[in-house]
Amino acid sequence: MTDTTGAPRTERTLILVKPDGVRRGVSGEILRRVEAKGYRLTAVELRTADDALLAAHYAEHVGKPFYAPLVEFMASGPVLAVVAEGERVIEGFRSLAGTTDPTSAAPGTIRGDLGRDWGLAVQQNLVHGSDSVESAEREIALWFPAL
Ligand code: DAT
Ligand code: MG
Repeated sequence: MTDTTGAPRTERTLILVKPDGVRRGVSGEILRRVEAKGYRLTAVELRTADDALLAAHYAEHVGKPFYAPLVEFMASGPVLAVVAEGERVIEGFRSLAGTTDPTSAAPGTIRGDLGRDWGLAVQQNLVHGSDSVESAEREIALWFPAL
């Protein structure tokens, strides 16, 4: 897609390889898929998130039954935080990731190929991807304030 001047309209998105993905050693495979699709990695950092960062990141889910287990899971080990860039990367990465429930996520997607239900209170579904331009800018500012 192009803007009114004909220049490509690139976007940025925040991708997280969640603690289950890092623990299982599939972060390289996940980044491989992002790069193979043709997106550019602009920042990559392995870090363990604290409660304040996770509360801000998941503010939209406060009050839902899975909120507490979600934050506990996300703080349970390091995550690989990534900013990726490209035309329609927000939509494109959500498509690569597959739907939220890894059991029913389509084969060919990250969650469909690499994930499944482990019988736990929260879906351990390997990745997060921003769901809109507004979320992406908000989340990138939280995880990579220097960008
Ligand atoms: P997504 O990660 O596909 O954008 P989301 O933003 O609705 O999904 O939810 C954030 C995370 O919370 C999701 O990746 C896993 C967990 N989650 C969502 N819905 C859930 C549910 N019904 N039961 C358990 N965990 C859930
Ligand atoms: Mg979401």
